[in-house]
Amino acid sequence: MRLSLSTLDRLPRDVRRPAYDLATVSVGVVHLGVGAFHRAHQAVYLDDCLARGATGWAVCGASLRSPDTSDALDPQDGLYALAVRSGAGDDLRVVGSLRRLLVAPREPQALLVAMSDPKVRIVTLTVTEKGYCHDPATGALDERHPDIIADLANPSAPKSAPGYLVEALARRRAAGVAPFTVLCCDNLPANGETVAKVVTRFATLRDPDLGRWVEGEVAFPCTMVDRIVPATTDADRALVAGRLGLEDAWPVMAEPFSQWVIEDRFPTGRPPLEEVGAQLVADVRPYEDMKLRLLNGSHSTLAYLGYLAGKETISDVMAAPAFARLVAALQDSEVTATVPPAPGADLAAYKQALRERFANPALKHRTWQIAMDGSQKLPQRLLAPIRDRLAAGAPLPLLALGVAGWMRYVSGQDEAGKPIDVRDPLAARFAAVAAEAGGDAGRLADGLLAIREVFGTDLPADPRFTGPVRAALASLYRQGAAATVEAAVAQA
Ligand code: CS2
Repeated sequence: MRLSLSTLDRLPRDVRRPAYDLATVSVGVVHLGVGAFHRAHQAVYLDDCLARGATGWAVCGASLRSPDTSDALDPQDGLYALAVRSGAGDDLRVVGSLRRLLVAPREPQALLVAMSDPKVRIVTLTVTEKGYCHDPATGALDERHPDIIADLANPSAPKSAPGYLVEALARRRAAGVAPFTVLCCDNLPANGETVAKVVTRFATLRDPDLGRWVEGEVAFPCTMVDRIVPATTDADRALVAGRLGLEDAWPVMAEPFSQWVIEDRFPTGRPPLEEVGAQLVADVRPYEDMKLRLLNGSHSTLAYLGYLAGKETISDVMAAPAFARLVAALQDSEVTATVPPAPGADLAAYKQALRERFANPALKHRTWQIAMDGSQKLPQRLLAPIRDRLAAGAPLPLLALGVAGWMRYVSGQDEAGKPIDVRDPLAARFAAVAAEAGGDAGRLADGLLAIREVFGTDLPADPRFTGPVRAALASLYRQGAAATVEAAVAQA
C-alpha cells in the first residue's frame, strides 16, 4: 500500500503528518527543480507555514528535465516522507506542501500557465549551478549555451530556467499581472544578483523593452540555503517503508541541521518564513560567504581528495584522522580570514558544528555526488577565497591542494588506474586535456588552468597560485591522496 491522501490516517503515531487540511490550501509558489534538496528544505519551511495557517503558500513543483520525481510522487498526491537522520535515530515526517507536480518537457504550457497565475507570487529555484546557463567565472549569461540559443529562437516553448522565467514574466506583464519574486536557492555566489543578471540579459536579448521592465520591476532577493541532503538510495526507501508501514517511492533523507537566510525583499508578499525558523535579513552576503567557503569549500576538498583516497562517503573521509585535521586546518588557517563576520554568527561554533555535521555517520553522502559539476562550484567555493588570500599576500597551500584534488579527479582516472565517472558540463574538455597530458601532472595542470570559464585570466597568471597547485598535483600523482594529505597536515 502506497503513501497518499487516502492512506495518511494509517501512519503510525511517531510519524508527523501535515497539521492542516490539505484540501483547503492553495498554490502560491512555483518551484523549478523539485529534487531532494528542495523537498528537504524550502518545502519543509512552507509546510510549517501552511500549518500556521498561511494557507496560500502551497507549492507547485516542476522538474525541468527528468520526470522521475513527478512519476514517483503523483500517485502519492505529492506526499513524501522526510527522514531526519542522526546518531539518535531517524525522525520521520510526511510533508504536504507539494500540492502539484509538473514535468516541464512534457507539459511546458501547463507550467507557464501555473507561473503566470496571479496567485503565484514567488518562483523558487533549485536547478543546480549549471541550470542557470551562465559562465561560472564571470556570472554572465552564456549566450552560446545550446538551451539559451534554443529558447531565444523559440521563447514560448522554453527549455532552460532563464527561458521559463522570462516567458512567464512576459506573459504576466502582457496580462497586467504583477511579476513574481524570483528566489534562487542554489549555491551560487550572490545568487539573487547573479540570477537577476542572467535573466535580465536573456530578457534583453528577447526584447530590450522587456529587459528594462525585468530590471526595474522584478525582485531577485539573495538567499543562503543549507541542509545536507544525500541522494536517496533503495536502502533508504526500504527503511522508510518499514517505519511508515506504507510505500513511499521517493522519500528524502537529511541531517537535523537546516538554515535559510533570506534577503527580505518581496514586493508582492511572502509567507511568514521568519515564524518557521528562516532568518530574514537585509544583507545575505556575509552568511553566504561563510557557508559557501567554509561548508561547501571544505565539502568539495573532502570529496575530491576523499574519492581519490578510496572513500565512499564524507563521513568515511572524516573518520580518517588526517582528513579531519585537513578540514580544521583549511578552515582555521586559510578560509576564516576571508570570511567577514556575519551578524550574530559565532564562527568558532559554526566550524565546530560543520565538522560534526560532516562526520554524521547516519548520512551516506557520497564523495562522488559532491564531486559533480566542479567547474560550476570551484569558483565560489575555492577560487574566491584564494583570490582574497592572494590580495592579502597570504599563503594558500591547503586551498591549492583542494584545487589539485579536483584536477586529479577530472583527469578521469583514479589512483588504481580505474576510470572515474566525471559528471560536469565541461567533462569533454577535461577528458581532452587529460588525454593530451598523458598522465603528466605538469601538462594536466597547464591544460586545466587554461580553462577560462573556471579560472578566469588572473589566476593562471599568478605563480603564487599556480606554484602550490602544481606542487600539490605532482604530489598527488607521486604518492597519492592519503599520503599527500598526511604530509600537508603535518606542515599546517
Ligand atoms: C554539496 C552541497 O553536493 C554538493 O556540492 O556541497 O549540496 C551541500 O551538501 C549543501 O550545500 C549543504 O547545504
